[in-house]
Amino acid sequence: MLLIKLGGSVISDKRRYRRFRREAVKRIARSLPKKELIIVHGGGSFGHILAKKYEIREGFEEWKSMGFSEIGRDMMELNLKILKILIEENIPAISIPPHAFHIMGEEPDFRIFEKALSMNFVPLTYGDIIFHTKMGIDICSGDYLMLHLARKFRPELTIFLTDVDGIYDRDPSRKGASLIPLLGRDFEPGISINVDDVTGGMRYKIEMMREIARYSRVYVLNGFHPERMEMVLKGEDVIGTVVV
Ligand code: IP8
Repeated sequence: MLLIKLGGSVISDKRRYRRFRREAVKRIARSLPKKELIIVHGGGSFGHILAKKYEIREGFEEWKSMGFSEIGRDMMELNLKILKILIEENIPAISIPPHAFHIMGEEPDFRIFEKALSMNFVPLTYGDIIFHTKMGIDICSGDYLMLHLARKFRPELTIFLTDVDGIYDRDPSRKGASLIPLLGRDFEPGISINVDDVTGGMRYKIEMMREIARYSRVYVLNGFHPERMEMVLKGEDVIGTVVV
């Protein structure tokens, strides 16, 4: 099985509210293998901009209700755009919104995923607004779902598609940043990257990836070069980061 995350920075322009990157998603969809697959996507500018504005991660307060609903709507719209593209590419994807199957603070129940996979459907889920046992509301990141899905389904390969070539030793937009081909246990990111992400940016992602690496081979690749994903699937050497 392949578990894949389409990062928010690949599928949207993160600086512009709800700006979708249709061509990039199309190219990725065309490169997906015809094998057992679970797809997760991030929020990008459909999720993070309003999640920050409405301080969703700080828990429920009355004034946040409309913001919470709006983010839920925006994420469903983003998800539908991706779902449509997958179906155009003949991928039998089934959308599974986290807010409708999971409450944060409880163990995720993946029975719908199991059922879908048993009939060769491709579960498609995403970082989402979510109810929380204690906080009332929260944001469930796609990376959190990736970890729990990896634990449950033990994919042989897990791929994170981002807008750069892999993981860098510092913010990749900084001078002198270099790509880390093999990210070992001792790596400590120097500077916090993607500080605008309400779900914790690079540091949190690396934590999740390391944990996933206990169950699966983990690659971080550039989503604007989906041919690299095909190369990994063929076992070829590729520009990117392998997380161990
Ligand atoms: O981009 C966050 O998911 P992520 C989703 O995978 C929202 O961290 C709604 C901000």
